[in-house]
Amino acid sequence: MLIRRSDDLKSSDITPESVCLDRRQFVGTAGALALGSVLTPATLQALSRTGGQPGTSEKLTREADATSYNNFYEFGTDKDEPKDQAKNFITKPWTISVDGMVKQPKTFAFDDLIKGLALQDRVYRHRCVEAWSMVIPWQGVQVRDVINRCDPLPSAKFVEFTTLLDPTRMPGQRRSVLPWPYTEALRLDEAMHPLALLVTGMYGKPLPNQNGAPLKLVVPWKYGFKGGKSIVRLRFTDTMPHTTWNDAAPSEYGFFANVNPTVDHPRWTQAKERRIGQFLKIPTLMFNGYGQQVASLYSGMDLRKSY
Ligand SMILES: Nc1nc2c(c(=O)[nH]1)N[C@H]1C(S)=C(S)[C@@H](COP(=O)(O)O)O[C@H]1N2
Ligand SMILES: [Mo]
Repeated sequence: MLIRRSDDLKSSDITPESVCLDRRQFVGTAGALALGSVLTPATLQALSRTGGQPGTSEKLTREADATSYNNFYEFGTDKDEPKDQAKNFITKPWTISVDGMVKQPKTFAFDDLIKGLALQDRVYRHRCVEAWSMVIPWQGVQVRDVINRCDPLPSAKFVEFTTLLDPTRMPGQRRSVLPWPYTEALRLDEAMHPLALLVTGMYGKPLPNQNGAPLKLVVPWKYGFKGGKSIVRLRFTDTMPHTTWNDAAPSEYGFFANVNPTVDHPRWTQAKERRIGQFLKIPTLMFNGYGQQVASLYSGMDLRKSY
């Protein structure tokens, strides 16, 4: 076992120690691979296997699919456009500003924001609201570690993530297909959950531009649109922030956006999904299969109303 599948992790399991151990094990093999050889699908599949645990038969999505079938409207609205339109997007230098309800507003250089934080290797299911899905090996840091570095005030209840606004570098922003910049937000307790990541890489490589380089939010129990890409700002607040898709079409995209097979999108069912690379549709799982870890965040809420 090299990468523990996140769906085998209970939140109580995720101690800094076990995380470091996973990392060392990963570096042992994948680190050697990074020194000149290529990560083959078979190797990546082996990296994702934990042996005998439920759910581990799910195959990783081919890297070529995960990096060429993208939603990133800043670089085109067709799935195959971002990989071409983002090809020359420059992400160095990159800064992330932190403001709102924090002890002290700050601007971090990208490296400083994540420096010293435990790097995580996690294989997550990724479920788009459009009823397709993938299984992706991510590398990144826990959102909670970044939040702790930001020193939010105790009164902060939400954190908002903003994508870069720069129509000279993001051609899609020259058209008003969405209100720019793209923003997303989480309740602070959701953001502090150990499954929530800010990713910097996938498939053992730096995050490709089309997947949201250099920093993308990944919240595996929610629909993919919650995972804002190319993030430049974290803002802490005590009122629920507006979010891009919720503003664009509130009846189709809720603030919570928890994967829920019992709440249909107004134009299609969410009970099933097409796993990219597979022929037959498969059932969608409540909380995308992460209910054991995250359901308690929503106890007492009507998830049909708070979709
Ligand atoms: N800035 C920005 N972030 C975004 C999007 C976008 O268009 N712009 N699309 C979202 C949607 S709908 C999905 S499914 C995921 C896709 O991420 P992927 O290309 O890595 O699969 O990114 C999300 N984050
Ligand atoms: Mo999506």
